Amino acid sequence: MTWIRRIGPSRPEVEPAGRPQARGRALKGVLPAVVAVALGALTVGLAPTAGAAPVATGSATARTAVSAAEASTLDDLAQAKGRYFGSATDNPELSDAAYTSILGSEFGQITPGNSMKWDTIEPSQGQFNYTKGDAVVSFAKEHGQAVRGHNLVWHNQLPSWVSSLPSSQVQAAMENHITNEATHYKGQVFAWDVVNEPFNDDGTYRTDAFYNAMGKDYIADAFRTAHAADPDAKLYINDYNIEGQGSKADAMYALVSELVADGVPIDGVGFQGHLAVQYGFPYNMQANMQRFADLGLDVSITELDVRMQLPADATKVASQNSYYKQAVDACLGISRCVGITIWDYTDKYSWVPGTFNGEGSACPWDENLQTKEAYDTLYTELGGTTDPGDPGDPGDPGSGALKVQYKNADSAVDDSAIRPTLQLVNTGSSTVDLTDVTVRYWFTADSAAGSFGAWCDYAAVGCASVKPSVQTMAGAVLGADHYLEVSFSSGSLAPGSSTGDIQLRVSKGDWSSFDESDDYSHGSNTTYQDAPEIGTYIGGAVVYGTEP
Ligand code: G2I
Repeated sequence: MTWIRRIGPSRPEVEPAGRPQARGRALKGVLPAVVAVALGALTVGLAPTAGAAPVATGSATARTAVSAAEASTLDDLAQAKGRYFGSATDNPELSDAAYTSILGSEFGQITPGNSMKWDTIEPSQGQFNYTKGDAVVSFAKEHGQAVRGHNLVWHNQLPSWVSSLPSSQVQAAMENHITNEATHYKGQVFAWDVVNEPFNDDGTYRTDAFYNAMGKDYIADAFRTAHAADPDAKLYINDYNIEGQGSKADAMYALVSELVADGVPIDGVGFQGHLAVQYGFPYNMQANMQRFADLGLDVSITELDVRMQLPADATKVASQNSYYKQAVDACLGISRCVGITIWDYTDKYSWVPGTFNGEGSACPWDENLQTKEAYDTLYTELGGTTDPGDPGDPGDPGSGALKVQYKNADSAVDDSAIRPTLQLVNTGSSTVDLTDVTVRYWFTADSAAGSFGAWCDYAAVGCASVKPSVQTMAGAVLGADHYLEVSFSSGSLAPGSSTGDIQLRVSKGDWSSFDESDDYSHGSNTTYQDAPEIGTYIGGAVVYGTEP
């Protein structure tokens, strides 16, 4: 078991006044799970990992495990699964009271977005200024949060004096910077991004001042120097575009394997996770992260956000939800994944619009600090349950851009075919691309069938574009062990319009009978009714209906 230090007291016992309620649990009135914590240093049990176990000194108290049922914040939910959930923040934002009330209560970990970088800490050689970094640490202390130190060595936000040094002086300057900063924050940050973004996108090394002076050995030297200054801190290498398998991830894997083999004191790999809906979700993210964990290292998602080209529409939002969901799933699927940090929680302070022209809406909270669907997705995916009937919840009838209506064209509930007739209705204000849509009709197979057939018998949009198939559920639940899944190979649905009838049929390979009467999605109505027992998804995220 590895421990990270959470500094200072726990989060406040009551929600700060005026805090915008997170959608999806506004009606619950559940306060954050309160943990009795002594003032001062605190240890927090996190993901089961091997390796060094830095334990805070002083009146250290282990944080009581929070169950998902008690949980009311993203961090509570993550803690119930042995992880933390954090956010980046920055000094100018700390004077925004509405912002800090959420920052201080929803997250168990914070990362300074800028204030521990070289240009802030050592703008002139030998002149160290910790004021801004200290302000973030003191916010964390007040709110019982752990701090990821970001970062010690990076080609960017590097003052020009470093790049202007003669090569022969760069190593000493780097070691001096690391030693000073890691010593200053010893005991106050649980982890350091020691080296940030060492690679170009093609997997070659960035030729920055450090590489030019020392070759790639600067990396091992930086880790050894940081470890000497703060032996208890978890030392990470951190980069973007290494989330999925590819040449840059392979380059990182080769480097990290070598560092481990050489006994360099590296504890973890940070996958930044700056995703964009227009570029697709990283390929095999979980498997890719797992191979780093298999080297005996911690892994974490350190800077997650999911941007899109503006304006947002239902399809992009559905993709964004799906990406947040998949990123959480990737981390939860890896025992050595210790936590997830989003790169600020609100669009109000996101770095995206300032960097990518015309892009934005990347965060789970909007510019007005109201939660978005992405928040609901994170909340649900971390194991939280939402209130039925609370508008905006995933699975809440009518909350999405689409709904499905159902009628039963099959009076026999005990013959060899299930014959649902469906239509999709666009209830939103933007056109939905049907190729992003899937529909699930859940049923029980009732006897071992081996195989199934699924057919489109008629569709107003043409059966040529309707693709039915039968899928087996990973585990049987009440009323369902299989589902008929319908996807579309073409077509779109304008706001307010409907697909019209889609007549479907399922049979077993052995043509044995079903008993449909107990099937989760079955209904007896012969005219169309809204069907929340049938799931509708855009980009893999639920937009309508409740899964069994
Ligand atoms: O670029 C997103 C992140 C990629 N990974 C490393 C992170 O450290 C990086 O964070 C961002 C900050 O969120 C931005 O806030 O790093 C940027 C610089 O590369 C930061 O932007 C800079 C602006 O470019 C400056 O003009 C500004 O003075 O923030 C500075 C402080 O507000």
